Amino acid sequence: MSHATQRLERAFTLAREYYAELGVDVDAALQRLARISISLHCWQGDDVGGFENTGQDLGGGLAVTGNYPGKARTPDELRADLDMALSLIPGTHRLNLHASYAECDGQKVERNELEPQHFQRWIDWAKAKGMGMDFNPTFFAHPKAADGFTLAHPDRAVRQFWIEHGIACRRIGAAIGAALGTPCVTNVWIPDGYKDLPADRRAPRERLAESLDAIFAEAIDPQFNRDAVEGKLFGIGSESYVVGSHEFYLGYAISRKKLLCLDAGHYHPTEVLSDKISAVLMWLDEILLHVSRGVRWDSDHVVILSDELEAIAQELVRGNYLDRVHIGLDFFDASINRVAAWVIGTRCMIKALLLALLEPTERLRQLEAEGDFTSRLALLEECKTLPFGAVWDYYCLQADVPVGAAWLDEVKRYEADVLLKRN
Ligand code: RNT
Ligand code: ZN
Repeated sequence: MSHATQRLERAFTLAREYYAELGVDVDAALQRLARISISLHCWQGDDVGGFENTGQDLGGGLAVTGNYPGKARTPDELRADLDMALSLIPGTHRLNLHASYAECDGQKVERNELEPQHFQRWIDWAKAKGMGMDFNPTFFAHPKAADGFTLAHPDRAVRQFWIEHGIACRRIGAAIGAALGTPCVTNVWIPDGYKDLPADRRAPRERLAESLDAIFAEAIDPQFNRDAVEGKLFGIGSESYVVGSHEFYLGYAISRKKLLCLDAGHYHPTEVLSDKISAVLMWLDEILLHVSRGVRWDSDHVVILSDELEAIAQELVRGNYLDRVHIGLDFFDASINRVAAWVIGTRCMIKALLLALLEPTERLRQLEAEGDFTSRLALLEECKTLPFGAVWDYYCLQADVPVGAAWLDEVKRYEADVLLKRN
């Protein structure tokens, strides 16, 4: 055993004693953590580009900024980048794929004609790694989305095209779930909305509900595919009105028994996702999270170990919701190394979960029940300086991934050897 490893184990042993004194079972926390999968979003690897080459802007209010070199240009490059990222992240995770990442072997396949075979290489890749997958219809970056409306479009033919895309994607989701032996969560997000004041807020919402009902009409076994719907406050170009708002989808998900997707960047800046989890799970069986980080707006910055990320993880653990919440990531930063972005964001999500699992929740609850809010606050603050780092390092060591900042050396080497040669 190397000197560094010995030091790490000593630090861990000591840390475990500190936590035990507070009644926290560190080994149980690590075992629980190892069973949590995070769904890594494919779109961080190529700035939400996809492989269709429609020549169309992203549109849909999605904005990726930055021109860091080395972005993946092909599915094989994207998979290689994901392989690199996954080798630096402890645990077994999932891939969250958008329909625009289909592989059609040079043939033009319209989005309403996509089939499971167009995702076979992704499925094989995931299967070989023992990973599950999640899926998303792509309702943007397409000529038929160019006027900012899709499922709520006033033109029936345009709506029909997108309904068919949604239907095709649920079938693809089911095929993915069946192939991988774990349900695929297929998430619907559409950009529909108006830049300026609408004269009619009602009709587009009625059209959206009708389109969604048409997409979900076919019964699919939840063992294979589960449907989620994602609302939003505003987008660039839809500042005044978004058809699929939070209230719209909350009601839709409850009435239709769908999963609700909560994206951390999709609310007013002082509103937090962490507070919504226990509220919506009163009425819904399961939800999907898009863990993101808005800076002043829905900017999709790389997730860091922020107070809000910690709060989200605390809610999942304290509320015993881990089995009812699918954790996905949603950010895209093109101004830094894209592989590093995945690694930073995912490792932070896992760190936040570990912190939450190491919390002396029982003791905190007891203090709260006794009305001793002074001690509750004091203990919460003292927890912040417990030797968490030693436990996290040990978890990485055990999972055979780099400890501390050592992962960065590997990303830098990959950048020099692979990414910079792409230009
Ligand atoms: C957009 C939504 C949506 C997208 C992805 C690419 O505001 O957050 O989830 O980010 O589908
Ligand atoms: Zn999202």
